[in-house]
Amino acid sequence: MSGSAAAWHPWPEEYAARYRAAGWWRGETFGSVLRERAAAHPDRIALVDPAGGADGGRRTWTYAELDARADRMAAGFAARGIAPGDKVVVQLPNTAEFFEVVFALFRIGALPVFALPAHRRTEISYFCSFTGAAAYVIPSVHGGHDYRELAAAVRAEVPGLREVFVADGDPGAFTALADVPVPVPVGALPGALPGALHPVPAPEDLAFLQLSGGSTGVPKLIPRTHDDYIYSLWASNEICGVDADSVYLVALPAAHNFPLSSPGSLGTLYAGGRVVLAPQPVPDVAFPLIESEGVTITGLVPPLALLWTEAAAHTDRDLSSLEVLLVGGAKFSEEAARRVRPGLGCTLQQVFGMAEGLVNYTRLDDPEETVVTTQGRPISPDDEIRIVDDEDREVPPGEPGHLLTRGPYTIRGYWNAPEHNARSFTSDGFYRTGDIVRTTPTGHLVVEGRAKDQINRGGEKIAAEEVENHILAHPAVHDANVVGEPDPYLGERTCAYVILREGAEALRPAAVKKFVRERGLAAYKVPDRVEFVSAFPKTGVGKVSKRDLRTAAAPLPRPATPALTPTPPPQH
Ligand code: OOB
Repeated sequence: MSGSAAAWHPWPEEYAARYRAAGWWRGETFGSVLRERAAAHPDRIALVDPAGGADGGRRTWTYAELDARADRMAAGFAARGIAPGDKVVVQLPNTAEFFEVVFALFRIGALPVFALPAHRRTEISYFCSFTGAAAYVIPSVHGGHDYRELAAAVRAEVPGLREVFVADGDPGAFTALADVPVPVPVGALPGALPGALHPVPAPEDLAFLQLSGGSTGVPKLIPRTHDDYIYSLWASNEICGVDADSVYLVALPAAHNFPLSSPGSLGTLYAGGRVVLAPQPVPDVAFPLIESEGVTITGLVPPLALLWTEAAAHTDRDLSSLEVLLVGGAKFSEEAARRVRPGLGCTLQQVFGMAEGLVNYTRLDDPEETVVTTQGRPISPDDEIRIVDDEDREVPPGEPGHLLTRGPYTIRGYWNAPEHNARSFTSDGFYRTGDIVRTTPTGHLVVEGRAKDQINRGGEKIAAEEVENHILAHPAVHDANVVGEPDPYLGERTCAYVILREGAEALRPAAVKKFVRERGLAAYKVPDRVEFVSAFPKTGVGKVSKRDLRTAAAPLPRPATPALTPTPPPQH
């Protein structure tokens, strides 16, 4: 049941054997871990959903409840024909149902495909068609957006999508998630039902498909196994001090790799701790939750970390339970990093991670200078790091270069993408991260820049080519280039440089943005700025020089909208 060999690249047996022998891969699955935790401490609270109750109030699920719910949901999914290996696109906000659904899918060996609430028709249709998804799980309305309309549009484009499940409210034309669960004896799944509904997923099987930020026309999918992902969880727990007494606040969108696994919600559940779900990452929502739930640890992207640090000076909420703030997803400036401890009264850990695998953390006992000036060092002694020049030759120690990596939780290939894989991985299995880094004498990494054609908009990744393709679809557009330019709040925002067709009627920037949005693209990918030009700067060999375009950037009069938040930013 390891999935089609052609679709993904398992670790070569020699490496798998090494990672097992080293004790990194423990032979566990998500289904078995939850079962064990529920047996060990059934009455401990696993999840707090502050607005998930029937009356809109606080709802909690114990480990036993989450386990039993996952069983019933798994049996219900199976009864509706969702089989091991099937893909299910999950686009849920930070609610308890997210965990009920994904653990149910883990248990039957179906693979969640983790979409973000901000994704729209173009992205979701692509995920559904590319993976041949059997089902799609949505909220009814969230952040002012009606996901049932989105699902109807997706279904019209992807007829193979058999089922749409709506997690709350009126399901409209679709199936209410609440109608899916079927009663099963407690502890019956996986595999032990009379006549075994389905085989038990194996630790080396794929657990889910995560999304890559990407630098290509369409996003790539990242196949992660139970073994490799669970290793990144427990090892992150050790590094970040997460244990059964920890209370982790999911402030960023739950499906993103950072709040999911660094150490995130899944790490916390692995440790037997408590996960609190913030419907929004803003201080007005998060601070009262920190106070009332006794939150000890959370993770934020740099713009939110800045916002929290500033807001902490004016709050009358008691934030003293907060011990650790993880900041990552984009470069956290040294100046901002220095303000965290005095502002929020907690320890900062920088995280430089990627959904493809490798995660680096500054350590809790690192000197303050290391914490504020580096992006951490790898989780594992078996994480292999190479820093190379453009010709793949190792650079001298301390010099910046391209970061390549291989290890026990870094994928060996994207899912079903042979051409990309040839470019993104070396022949000996190193992943080309697209990041430019240098190492310090202590083995910490400092992120110096990026070689990939991607904009990092406050942690939200935008592939320039994807947006360019959408702009190029406009009949008045002759050519387009999308680049990142500095933004004081987001770090980077997007600017589209557009050449109009000869004789085409003049366009306003707003019309280009509207056109992109109406093509069904997530709002964070709509360019922050559109500039019309008559030609692009060229390099010596006549290629468009994105570097020169970037330096041509004009200052933005107002800070742009934060990106990696559960609600899409307002329409421009
Ligand atoms: C996290 O994962 P992704 O897959 O959304 O993005 C990965 C990319 C990295 O290759 C790098 O370009 C950038 O995001 N990045 C950082 C960074 N953390 C991520 N660049 C500079 N400094 C940092 N601290 O973003 C992610 C996954 C797990 C944990 C944390 C972040």
